Amino acid sequence: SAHRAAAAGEDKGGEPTIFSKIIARSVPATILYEDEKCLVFRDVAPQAPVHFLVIPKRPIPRISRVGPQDTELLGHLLVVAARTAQAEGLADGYRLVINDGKHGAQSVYHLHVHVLGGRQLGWPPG
Ligand code: DGP
Repeated sequence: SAHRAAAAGEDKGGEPTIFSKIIARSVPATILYEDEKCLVFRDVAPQAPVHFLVIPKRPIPRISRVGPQDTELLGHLLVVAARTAQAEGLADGYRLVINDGKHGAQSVYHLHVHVLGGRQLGWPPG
């Protein structure tokens, strides 16, 4: 069921996620940047002093599902991530993360780039 899939953080096969509602402004978020292709907003459960997400407006479910037609969009997400990190004052560095699927601990199946910074991060991640 959809409930079981959501609880397990499984790919629900293109079903709209909470991020579609954030794009539509039917769920509130602290939005840092927006253009015709993407939206940037703060993570509701920050794992660092600065933690925001960069998402495409087109709901690609996960990074393992992208194709050559997505090349320009994916590049745009990274450029926006770097520009927003600079605007957020992350001059000492930061980390980009894309979680994919079960082993990647993905919980929302709308592609998103995490940007984390504002403290010394450890390596490797858990
Ligand atoms: P991931 O595990 O990579 O799928 O991360 C999903 C992230 O999305 C997680 O860090 C928490 C964040 N998140 C989930 N629901 C919401 C929400 O409703 N609003 C905001 N701002 N962030 C959310």
